Amino acid sequence: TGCKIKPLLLLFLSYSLFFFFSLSLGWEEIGEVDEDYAPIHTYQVCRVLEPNQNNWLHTGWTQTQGAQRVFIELKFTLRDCSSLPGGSGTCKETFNMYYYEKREMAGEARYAKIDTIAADESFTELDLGDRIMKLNTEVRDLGPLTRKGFYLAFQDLGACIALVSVRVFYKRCPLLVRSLARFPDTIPGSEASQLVEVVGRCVNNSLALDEAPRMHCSAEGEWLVPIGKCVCQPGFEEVNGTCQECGPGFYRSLLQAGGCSKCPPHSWARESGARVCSCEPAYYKNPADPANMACTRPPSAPRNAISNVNETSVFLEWSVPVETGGRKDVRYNILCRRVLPEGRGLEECGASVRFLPRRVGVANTSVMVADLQSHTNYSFLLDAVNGVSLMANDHARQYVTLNVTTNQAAPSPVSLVRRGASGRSSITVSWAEPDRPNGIILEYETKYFEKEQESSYTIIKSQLTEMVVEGLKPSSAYIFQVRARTSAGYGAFSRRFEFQTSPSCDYYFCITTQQHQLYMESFAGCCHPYRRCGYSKAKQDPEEEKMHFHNGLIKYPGLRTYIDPLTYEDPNQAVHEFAQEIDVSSISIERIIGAGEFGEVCSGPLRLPGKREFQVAIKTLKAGYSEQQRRDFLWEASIMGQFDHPNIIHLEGVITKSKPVMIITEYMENGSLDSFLKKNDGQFTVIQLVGMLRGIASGMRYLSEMGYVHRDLAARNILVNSNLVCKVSDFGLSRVLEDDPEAEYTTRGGKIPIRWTAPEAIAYRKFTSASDVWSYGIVMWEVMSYGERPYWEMSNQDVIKAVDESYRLPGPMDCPEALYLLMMDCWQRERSTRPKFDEIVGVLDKLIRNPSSLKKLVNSSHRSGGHTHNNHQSGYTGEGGWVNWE
Ligand code: ACK
Repeated sequence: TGCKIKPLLLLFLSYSLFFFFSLSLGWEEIGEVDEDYAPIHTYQVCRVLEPNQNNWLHTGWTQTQGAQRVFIELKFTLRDCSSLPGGSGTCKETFNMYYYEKREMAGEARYAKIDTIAADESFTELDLGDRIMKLNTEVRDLGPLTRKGFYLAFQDLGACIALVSVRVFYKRCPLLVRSLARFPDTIPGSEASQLVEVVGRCVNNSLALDEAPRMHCSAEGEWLVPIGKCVCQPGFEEVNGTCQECGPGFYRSLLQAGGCSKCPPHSWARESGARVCSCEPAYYKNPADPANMACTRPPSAPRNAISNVNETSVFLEWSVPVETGGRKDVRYNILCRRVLPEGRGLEECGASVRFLPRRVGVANTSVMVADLQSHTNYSFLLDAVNGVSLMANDHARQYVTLNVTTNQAAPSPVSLVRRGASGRSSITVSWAEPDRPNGIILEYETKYFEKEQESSYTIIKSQLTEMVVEGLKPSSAYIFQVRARTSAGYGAFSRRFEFQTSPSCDYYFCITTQQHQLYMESFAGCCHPYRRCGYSKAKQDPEEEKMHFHNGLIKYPGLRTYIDPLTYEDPNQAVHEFAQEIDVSSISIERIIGAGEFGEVCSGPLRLPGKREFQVAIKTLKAGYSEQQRRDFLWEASIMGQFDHPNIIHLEGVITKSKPVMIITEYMENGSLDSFLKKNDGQFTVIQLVGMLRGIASGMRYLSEMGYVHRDLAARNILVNSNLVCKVSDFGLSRVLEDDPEAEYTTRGGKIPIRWTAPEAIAYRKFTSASDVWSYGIVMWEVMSYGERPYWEMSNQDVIKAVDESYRLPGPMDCPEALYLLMMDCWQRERSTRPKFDEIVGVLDKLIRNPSSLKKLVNSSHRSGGHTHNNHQSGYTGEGGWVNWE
């Protein structure tokens, strides 16, 4: 038919499989040459006119070369049956293609059919005449193939075919280098839709970035879906799919795209393959600096530094350094040092000094240094630093020094106001000295007002850091603020602290204003449940009681009254009425602090259920006591237990159910006032001393209002706590005096502390609150002379005589006149003209509020000629040295 078999074509992605036709039954092999005289073969069959054709053409064994899927491309011509002369009864226009996978041939029956092949175009006689060859190309795929090879066969059932070429091939994904990863030549899978995943290998000097690179080989021999990639190692760069070393002077630092870079300024790389460049001498790199950043230097010192002092604050300001070292992260550090006096060098400022915004790493060119000490020299070192300062030697850093002297300043605010004991009408507040007193604190001002009633407030001045605020309403909230004053003026008030007074009902009485009248009436002759029968105060002055009730009830509708333990038939009952029994396991005795009349006085912690442990004083009753001694010992507790005042020693309770019997009271760190003053001779300011006196007077006012006469008021019977708060202690009746070594038997019997006692009490045992006022005058004198013994070494008889002759103690050394006048008032012969404790508190408050009134000291003519508080020799210099009151 003139058809030619063309040489097999080799496509890029396909690999041809070679075979030979080995067997042809009914097919003819036609050998020809093409235009170029190259031999070509065609296999033809054309038995269209003969019925029952079954002509087979077999290929030889064809190796798959590992392919699981092969393609068969057929080129052939096919004669149009209808164009055949003489009819086409048996003529066919298709042929069949088969395959067989086993090596040994086993006859056509074992072949599997691939497909029936029809021609797209068939030729006719006319075409032949015109020498037109209508060549058909058909491709079929075959798979999955499981063996090493296969046979193909073509079956003709009566067509006119010329098979010009049969090309068998498979496809492969060819070796590929992509993203620096090498993917090997890969045979696709057996299924048409299958993707074969292939892991690539990074080319030399490259590394996988994140994950191993992968690609997928499709059945069509195409690489699809790339995942991951490789990058050149640091010191290498990518050139045409390979990694090449960076040349000298260049570097590449990171596992990322991009080529080698030139070393940044002030750095170099002598060798090739550099990952980093080294800094030139005196240049540095911060580890956080990017690789492409130049090497840099520490900055030079700040310029034009100036200081501006405002009281105890200093504002420091400067300009940026000339040399920032090539960096933008210049910061400033300030070193604050206090210049110690007398050339003792410098001391770093403590944590109390504040730097605004901060001390180190200041980004601005100014800083405020606050809370310095007043009137103090400081030296500030100002240092500029940047991100490479730490890498440079210390001597490369340059400082600027600023010397500054602070000014006078008011004290800083009191930071914390605490509540101490609170009663129905009083609250004790205490506070710590301001953090920065900026001088000697002259006084404190306590401002208080009832909550939400700020328009009406009260200010009390005090010298101490504790104060009892009285005259408050029960069950009411009060706001307190405290401020300190130095010679530089007042500091700011503390923030507001809210404290509450106790409810108006108490253990003894609960009477409201409406009930007042009723109470007055009932009092006249009725029994009160707690009073046993009637109001009996066997050894108290009836006048005093009256005054007390009259005044007290008018002032304090809910006033409590002292009840004489003698009104109890059983003294034990009195103790337990007024004193709480404490379990002995709650107390531990740690130290002996002194000796009392009945036994040792000890101290130790008290742990009451639900309360924080606190220190207490423990008076013990020594072993072998008589019943009378036990009663006398506990007597004091029965009295003390009735009092609740910040200036009266507070009873915690008693231990009577075990031995030794104990009385537990609050612990007073500074012990008794007389020895405390002697120990601290000349150490207190007048205001502090007046503050102590005020406390004692306030305690005595309370006792007098309760109808209690102390009889032994003296500095030795006052205790002092760590806040310098003075509290009256040592209670009892005549027994107190028995205990007092100062007490002396008078001609009328009974022991009396002559030097402290009013003449009428010495003469005819007329003990009243007015005689307590006399004693208070003596205590004032003791306090102002730092524990001097009243009347020095004079005998009691001489004292009685001198006093009787109207001579009075002279004003102590450096004693403010106003105080001496108050003492003298207390020593009025006529007891009714002596001031009441209430008035004494008022006078002292006024003096504290107006400290200038204390400036005027006692006129020297009032003072004993030879006496000073340092010189304890007798001040009794005969009449001339004494003050004659009348
Ligand atoms: O002067 P002083 O140290 O204080 O010595 C006496 C001693 O015990 C005998 O009375 C001291 N003292 C008494 N009561 C207390 C107390 N509540 N707190 C501290 N010390 C106390 C007193």
